[in-house]
Amino acid sequence: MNPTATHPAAQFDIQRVRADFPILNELVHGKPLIYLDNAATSQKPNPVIKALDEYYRRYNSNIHRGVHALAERATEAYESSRRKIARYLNAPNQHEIIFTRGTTESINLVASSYATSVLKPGDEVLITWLEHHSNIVPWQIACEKTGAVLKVVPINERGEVEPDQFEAMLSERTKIVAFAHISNALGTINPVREFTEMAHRAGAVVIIDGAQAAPHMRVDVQAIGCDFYALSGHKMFGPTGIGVLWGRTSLLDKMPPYQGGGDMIQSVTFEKTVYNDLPYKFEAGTPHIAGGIGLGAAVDYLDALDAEGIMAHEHDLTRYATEQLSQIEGLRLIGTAANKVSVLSFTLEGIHPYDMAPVLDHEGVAVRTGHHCAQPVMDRYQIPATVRASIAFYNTRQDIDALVAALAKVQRMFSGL
Ligand code: 7TS
Repeated sequence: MNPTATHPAAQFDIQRVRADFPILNELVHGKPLIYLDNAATSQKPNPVIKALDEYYRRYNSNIHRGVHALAERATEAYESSRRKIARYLNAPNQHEIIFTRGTTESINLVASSYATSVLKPGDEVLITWLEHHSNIVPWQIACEKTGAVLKVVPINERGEVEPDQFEAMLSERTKIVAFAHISNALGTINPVREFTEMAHRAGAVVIIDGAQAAPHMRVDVQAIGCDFYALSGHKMFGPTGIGVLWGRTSLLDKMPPYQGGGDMIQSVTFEKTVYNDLPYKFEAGTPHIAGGIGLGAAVDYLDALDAEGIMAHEHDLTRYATEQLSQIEGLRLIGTAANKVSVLSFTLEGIHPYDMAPVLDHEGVAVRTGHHCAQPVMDRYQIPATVRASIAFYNTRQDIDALVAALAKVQRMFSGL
């Protein structure tokens, strides 16, 4: 995707896209909603809402078991979502798409099943300083259980993981390398292909936390070359409570189950249980059927959009927002990587982020305030929290202007004017 092509942003029909998202017409405290909290969760377009509604209204049924019309229809819709997602991620095989609750569960699955079965005392797991807690804590737990050691690649002042520092921390002791495709707190895009190649040269297995990438770009797991890729449906315009773990068949086949229960077995006796084939071996219990179907609808929706136009539009908004925010006196942008997406984290001199949030909310501006589940990132910059405006393709320059105006109001209030 090339954001520098000749004005593709002009071809991206923002008003038509906005019309697909009914929530964008809501009023908040009597003001139009300015939704800039997309990194936390994105809004849902009509086709996703319709898919959920239709499932519950017309064919709600459990899957993979009932031999009746509704069960067959639900099973087919759920499995067709799996096929769509496999195609969307360019996964070699649809049985490599494991439905989970989201990125957090996907990473926990790998940390619990894969990591604890391969790690030995003295082995190393390598992560980076910009990870979300979901890509830190599961590895700490796995290391505690196995005696392996967690290593962390630092970030520079701009919030980038430098490739030579990354490579320098790899060794024959490194067995697993886990890093974000895109940082949720800083917006930094990691060079995932390069990092994957480096990790593979050291003989490690690579898992990528793609929670923040899937909403902004087309992800091709084969082009990246990683071994596992985790994502959340709710950040890519799909429902909450559903996500994906993609993994290589050769690894998934060897991994022990993550949870035991229904659907993940072929036969059960008290003496011995035979586990089911992929992907069901990792999908114990009744899944989030509506969620899976809704995520398929989200993928269809994204597939039909002009990906180049979206990239260019978001690139334009990021540049515009960076320019506008930089002009505010006392504003410090946290995360200024050369290669970043539309996440703008910042502090305002003399005003605690938690004091800003209610004023912004009152103006209808929804942003996230806090450590963004990335406390080590906050520690790196010696700040307790930031305000984070995170942009999706349905945002506009007017949304940025509203944020800037609301921040001016914050400053006026706190300077006593
Ligand atoms: N990894 C990254 C990079 C994330 O941004 C998040 C969620 C997760 C993992 C966990 O995803 P979940 O869907 O399993 O919860 N990030 C955020 C955020 O930035 N604000 O709220 C949730």
